[in-house]
Amino acid sequence: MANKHTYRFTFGPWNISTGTDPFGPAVRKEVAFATKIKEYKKNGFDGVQFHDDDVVEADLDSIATERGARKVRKMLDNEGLFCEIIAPRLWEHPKTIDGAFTSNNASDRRYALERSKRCIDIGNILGCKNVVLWLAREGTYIREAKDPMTAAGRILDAVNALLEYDKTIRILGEMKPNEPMDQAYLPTPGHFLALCYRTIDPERCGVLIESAHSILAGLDPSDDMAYALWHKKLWSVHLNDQNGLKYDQDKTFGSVDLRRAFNTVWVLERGGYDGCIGLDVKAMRTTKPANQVRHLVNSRKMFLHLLDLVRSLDEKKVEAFRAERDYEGLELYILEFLMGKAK
Ligand code: XLS
Ligand code: MG
Repeated sequence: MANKHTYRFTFGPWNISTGTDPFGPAVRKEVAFATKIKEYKKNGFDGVQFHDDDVVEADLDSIATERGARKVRKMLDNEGLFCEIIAPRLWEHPKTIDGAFTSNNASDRRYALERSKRCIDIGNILGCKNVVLWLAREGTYIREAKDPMTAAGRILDAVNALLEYDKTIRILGEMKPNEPMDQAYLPTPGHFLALCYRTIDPERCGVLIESAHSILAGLDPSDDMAYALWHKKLWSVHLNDQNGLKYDQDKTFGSVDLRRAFNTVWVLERGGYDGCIGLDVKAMRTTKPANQVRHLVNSRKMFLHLLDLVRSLDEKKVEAFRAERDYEGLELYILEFLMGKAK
């Protein structure tokens, strides 16, 4: 029986951006979250992804933090939205200059841990149990800056401390091989999956996989996702696209490589992925304000088009080509299928 799973779609407010890049200032006005939140339901999105300081400013005291989080919770409830993930932003604060959990400075490591615990508190107010750790600055500009074994141990200690702090949350590692660091620790989902099994509670540790991050590591996103699904630890995704090994482009899903995107959707479907379809996409700097959510709408549309294709694929034909070891035939079948020309 064909899979009839209904996917829920989410994105973070940072996906509606001002268009700044390292070589030029904003080209679109900053949009307040109260305005951004109106773009969700009307464009077919069900949930919101947050950094801690998308909800409330970092480093507020606990009373102000709780007040701010409850205000956002009310906004979500009023819009009929839910919070899918929450991530401590451990890469902008002065106390995370040399990394967060792996900083060479003990007081900075303490700051990172306290901020992550506060992020969990914010998540609880928003009704969110998925804590995403994008280990942005856990890495080095020069290899000799840190000891990689100590670094891995410090990441494990931090994950364990968070699992201990709140026994109801689960941790999702979002891995990326570089940027902003020259070389990141735990650069791929496979690395974090290995760490999951060394934590105090492996059942509560998994991954969020981003298309572009797998591509930047020279890997295929659908293989990374399949491996995490095989571990039953793929709990969220950031679908987007990437045109080669360069800065993280967060391009519209399917916009560079349609076959790669097709294989991504096919593996999520085959693998029984029941998480949300999260997007992490940027509008082009040339995009006018009136079109500044189109990349989100297009990415969701591309997912649904590819889902229709996946659900109409003749898998018996695929199996027959495999049984014959006729991969030339299979490749043409897939290509013609993608072009709507398969017989
Ligand atoms: C950056 C990451 C980031 C996280 C959320 O490359 O993908 O967007 O997903 O902070
Ligand atoms: Mg991302």
